[in-house]
Amino acid sequence: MLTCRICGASVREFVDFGRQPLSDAFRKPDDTSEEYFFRLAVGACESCAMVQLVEEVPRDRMFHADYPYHSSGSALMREHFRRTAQEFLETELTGSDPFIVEIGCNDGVMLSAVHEAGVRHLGVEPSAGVGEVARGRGVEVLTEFFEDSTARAVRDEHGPADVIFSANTICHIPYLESIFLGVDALLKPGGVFVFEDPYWGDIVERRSFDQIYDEHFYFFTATSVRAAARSYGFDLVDVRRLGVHGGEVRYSIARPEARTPTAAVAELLAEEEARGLVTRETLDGFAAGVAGIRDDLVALLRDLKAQGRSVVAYGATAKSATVTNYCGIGPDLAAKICDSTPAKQGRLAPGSRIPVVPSEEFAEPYPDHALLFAWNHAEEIIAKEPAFRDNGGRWILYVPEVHVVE
Ligand code: JHZ
Ligand code: SAH
Ligand code: ZN
Repeated sequence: MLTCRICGASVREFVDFGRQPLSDAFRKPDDTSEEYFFRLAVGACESCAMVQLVEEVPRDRMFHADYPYHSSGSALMREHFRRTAQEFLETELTGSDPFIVEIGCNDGVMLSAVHEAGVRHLGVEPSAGVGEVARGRGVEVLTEFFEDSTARAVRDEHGPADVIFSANTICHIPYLESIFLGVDALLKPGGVFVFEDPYWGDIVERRSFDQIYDEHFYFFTATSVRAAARSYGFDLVDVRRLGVHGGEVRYSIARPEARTPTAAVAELLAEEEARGLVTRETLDGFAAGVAGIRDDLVALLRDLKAQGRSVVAYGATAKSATVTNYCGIGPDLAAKICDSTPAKQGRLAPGSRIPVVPSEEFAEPYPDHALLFAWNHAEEIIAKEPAFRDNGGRWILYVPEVHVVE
């Protein structure tokens, strides 16, 4: 029996993507080592409603010195985190000598603005390469995984925090109990723990199955986050839906005696109940929708190939590992993946072994079609590549359904 990582009750598996590689393990072409695979499948807890992977990948296989994702690679995300920092500076960090800790600060996309404001901060970031980039921007970084013991060490050295923030990281951490124990040790009595991650409600609505990969262990809802927070002595005191990364929610967690939940919490809980986000019908419907997208996408790519049309992909996203490996898309169906990240260029995408090339090679020559793996940055990327369309090129998207952008 599968059991819930949060509450120990039984988990019902509802979708299986089969053997999958590590989504951010871009390989050097001369690497002959055996590639790591695991079974990527998702279930939902029948008690606390937490949606979770059924198999866990050891954390240091995913997050290490060579971790290639750099958060500052998108103008949209730079702006999003600049605003986030600004908001904290104006609301939570106004007392005397305030202190903010970020779990998973990556290249300092958020904390660099806090540093520039001269406010005390610390990023806890286990991936040394991206952490070094953050240090280059003046950000204080501790190269460790955040957990209970790290949190206590931070408190001993720096004192308690007014804010603990985390974006696109808490859903990557299976051991949430240790995280909450750490938050309890590090957070001031009236402080707030704020995190934002992909929202299960948006994944269901957009059928964005490619949000499911090794690093994304949990798929949160307000219902499941509140249950988890309460079981660790905290409460969910605010929620805000965000448009980034295909739809996320920012959750604010605090001690029950310190803050009163906003109306937004009750509203989102009620909406989730009405939508039935983890009912059998919804989950099985999601799995069926995903299989349909796979069939349609493979049919389209095979058809284009038969017609002699050229297809390349754009955006060597972590998400794309699920798409290529689940659909069986290799270099025969998408010749290369164009990407602006130096750490991914010149490498082969995990599993599929599709070569990743610099974005400049998109034009050498422009293909007939481009499969947009970074669909969450569609606006930014399509605006950046006007000549592709002017040359008759067409973008292909696959959520919520396979379609060619006319
Ligand atoms: P993007 C990663 O997911 C992994 P990914 C992680 N698990 C997570 O949760 C999110 O980030 C936060 C490139 N690009 O943001 C850069 C261009 O080439 O969708 C990136 O490689 N040109 C931590 O990898 C990729 O696309 C551009 O103009 O799915 C985008 O990756 C832009 C804007 C991006 O995250
Ligand atoms: N906050 C950034 C980075 C997201 S990438 C953004 O939203 O764009 C996820 C980051 O979390 C990676 O840099 C990874 O190294 C880090 N990470 C993974 N597990 C962690 C843990 N237990 N504690 C702290 N950081 C962690
Ligand atoms: Zn549970």
